[in-house]
Amino acid sequence: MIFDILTLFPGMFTGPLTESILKRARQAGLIQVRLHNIRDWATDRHRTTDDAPFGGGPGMVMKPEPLAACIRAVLTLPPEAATPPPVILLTPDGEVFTQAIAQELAATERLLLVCGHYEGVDERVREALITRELSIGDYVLTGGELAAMVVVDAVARLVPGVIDAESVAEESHSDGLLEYPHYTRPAVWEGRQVPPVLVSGHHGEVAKWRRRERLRRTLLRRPDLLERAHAAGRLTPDDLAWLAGLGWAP
Ligand code: 6GU
Repeated sequence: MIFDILTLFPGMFTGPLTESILKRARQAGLIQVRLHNIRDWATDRHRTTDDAPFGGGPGMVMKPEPLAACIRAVLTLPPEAATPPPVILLTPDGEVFTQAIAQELAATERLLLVCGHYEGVDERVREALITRELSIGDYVLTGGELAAMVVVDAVARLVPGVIDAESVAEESHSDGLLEYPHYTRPAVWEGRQVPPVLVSGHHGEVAKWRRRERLRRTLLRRPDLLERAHAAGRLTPDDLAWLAGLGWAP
């Protein structure tokens, strides 16, 4: 899978791409990340990429010409595909990025990620060239770079081979519930015991305990996710009986 990242600050990506799982995925050729400096497409002497907003007001706006030229140039890069890749703008007023969107994006061959900056991007570029807009949550960042890294990370780990398939299947959010608590050795740490069922060797009992702990945790921390799981028919009669015992009624 290819990620084309369009940014004014390509240096911001060095750390995340050169450590840990993303580093290994790139070395293995499972993902390719290509950084494109929007400033390289500015044509004036000062290579200007921003300007004051029409109508006045604070802050600066990303100029349309360099950004559009950069997007168009990147769209012409190989590999050629039957359908053009999504052109995604990272912006605080976008659709909130979720695991479901990560899964959707992981099914594409190639993504363009456009990092917004200053007060925003000239609206006409959005209309003309952007196909989707994503935000990573309800708070404001200094630019789209960290958000683009979040998207690359969440999508890359869903690319087959990047991480263990079992981990992807089991993790929080993939089926709409939070994860069960995890423990490793020692069995007693600072007087705290590991739940005995986990060292019992009864695989069926372990699975049942983990399911119940996922439900308990989701109820306590994210009741909104529990409502959604129920509406989607992902809760079994056993689940509902256990939740009823915890005081939850759909
Ligand atoms: Cl995508 N960009 C910025 N600047 N702030 C954000 C964001 C994106 N997502 C959440 N906050």
